[in-house]
Amino acid sequence: MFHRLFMVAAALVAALLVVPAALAVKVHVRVEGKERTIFGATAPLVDVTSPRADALPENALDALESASVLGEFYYHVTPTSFGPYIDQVGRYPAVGQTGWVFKLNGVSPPVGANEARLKDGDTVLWYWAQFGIAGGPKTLVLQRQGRCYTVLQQDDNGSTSRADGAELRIGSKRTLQTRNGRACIGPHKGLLVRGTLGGAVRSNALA
Ligand code: B12
Repeated sequence: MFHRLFMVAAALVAALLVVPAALAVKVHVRVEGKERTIFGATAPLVDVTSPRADALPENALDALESASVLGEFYYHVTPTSFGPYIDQVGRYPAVGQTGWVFKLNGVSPPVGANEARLKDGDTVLWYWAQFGIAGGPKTLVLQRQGRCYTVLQQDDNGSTSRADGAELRIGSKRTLQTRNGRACIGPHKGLLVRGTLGGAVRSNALA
């Protein structure tokens, strides 16, 4: 009897020791659709847990799954020779020269989402993209210094520059042209500010 109790206790301790490997990572997640934001305009921190029993490190596909649970949006994965491919998020499927791509910390990884591993504090951006001769769209990043905002643009390699010609959107009604990607605005209580530029993926939102 004592032996059996000891074995049960030992199994419980072993199980508890395994748990840390399955703990979630906390990453910023945003999903930008064709015409609107599908999830997390402010790129909130999301707990991402690997759903697999082997507790492999969490990846960019897990981040999409976690966001889809929190935001109750649809996405679809197709198995391909390269691995799992996300061929639809929200309303729009990948068709022709358009599709769904992701960036990890501003860079487009050259691997499938299931292979892009995450660590605490990472930023995952999924977005609808239209590809042309020049490649995919740049993604915008909004920064704030006091009452001034700077809109930056990033290419697939994460190379960053000022988004010349960008506009600031303050709430849903007001827009303001930036100069070399920068503009300062007065009080705008309760309204979020975003950067937009034709052909680029809208920025994160900031207060
Ligand atoms: C066109 C293309 C795309 C288009 C697909 C458009 C569409 N209508 O579906 C878009 C721009 C959306 C795309 C996205 C991505 N792509 Co791509 N893509 C290609 C490209 C140039 C041609 C594929 C093709 O059309 N083949 C012809 C058709 C007839 O064959 P197919 O098997 O049906 O092709 C489908 C799959 O390849 C799938 N697909 C496309 N890219 C990827 C990437 C991965 C990881 C998977 C699993 C499937 C997949 O979409 C194709 C069309 O439906 C290849 C390079 C190449 N020359 O193969 C890269 C390529 C396949 N892509 C690649 C990558 C890395 C990606 C992304 C992961 C980039 C990112 N950081 O987001 C994403 C996928 C994310 C996701 N949604 O899961 C890599 C894969 C590397 C690897 N070993 O895993 C390749 C090889 C380019 C490279 N050299 O880096 N891609």
